[in-house]
Amino acid sequence: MTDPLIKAIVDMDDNEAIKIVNKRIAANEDPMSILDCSKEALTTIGELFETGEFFLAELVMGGQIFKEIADIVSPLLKSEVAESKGRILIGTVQNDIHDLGKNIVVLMLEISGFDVLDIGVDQPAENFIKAIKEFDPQVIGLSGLLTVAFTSMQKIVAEIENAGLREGRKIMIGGSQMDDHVNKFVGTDAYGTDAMKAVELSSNWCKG
Ligand code: B12
Repeated sequence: MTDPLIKAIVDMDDNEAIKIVNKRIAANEDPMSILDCSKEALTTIGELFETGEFFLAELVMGGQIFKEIADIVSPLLKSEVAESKGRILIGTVQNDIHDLGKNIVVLMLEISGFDVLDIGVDQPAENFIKAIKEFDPQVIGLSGLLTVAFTSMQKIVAEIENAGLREGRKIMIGGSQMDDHVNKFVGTDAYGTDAMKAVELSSNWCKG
């Protein structure tokens, strides 16, 4: 763990982490690389949690430090795009409250010119369906990091289909655990494990 920012976050030293972030911004480092670095620290924290070296308190603290950093860095990524490229509905699925990654996805989609409706965390199928009826999105994004989220995603997709609302829309799932198997299990059009994939998929789907 050679990067000092990763080390500060994993050590739960938020003052040091913020100091390093501000220094890197002042030195014109790409804001996205600061976020990527902070994300790597959370991956390490997750691994330490899995092996029993860290507890829930560290997961919470790590998440809080990431949020502080994202709040500083996000405004630097904002840009003005005149015309909307399309409407994207997104939310973290039922039984899952992880939203740091989803929030980065929302930010990157907005920066890229999409209108995004973010319905938040722990969202059941009925809330997605209500939002589809009101917002009429071309793309629906389901976010989730927990294994239990896969079942929630599958249920949401099935209920969107049952409500006759799938036709003419694309559905993507995302989170660090997504792969082809999960995509198949859930019945979605594609998956992504980072925010840029969400932008790439949405751009392709909203072209015509
Ligand atoms: C921070 C954290 C928390 C925080 C979350 C704070 C918050 N507001 O989000 C808190 C403390 C609340 C938390 C709680 C729990 N957590 Co937690 N958590 C993490 C941790 C360390 C980091 C996640 C994170 O934010 N990463 C940083 C972001 C930027 O990265 P990201 O999430 O991957 O997001 C990117 C992509 O996934 C993608 N993406 C995300 N959404 C979408 C959507 C679309 C459409 C697309 C295309 C892409 C996309 O783009 C994002 C940006 O690049 C992970 C470890 C890990 N390796 O992920 C564990 C982890 C996810 N948690 C875990 C667990 C077990 C839990 C708890 C059950 C712990 C407990 N005993 O209570 C609870 C569950 C609560 C619940 N019901 O949801 C496990 C999950 C294991 C599993 N297989 O299910 C993990 C993997 C840790 C581990 N290794 O064991 N957690």
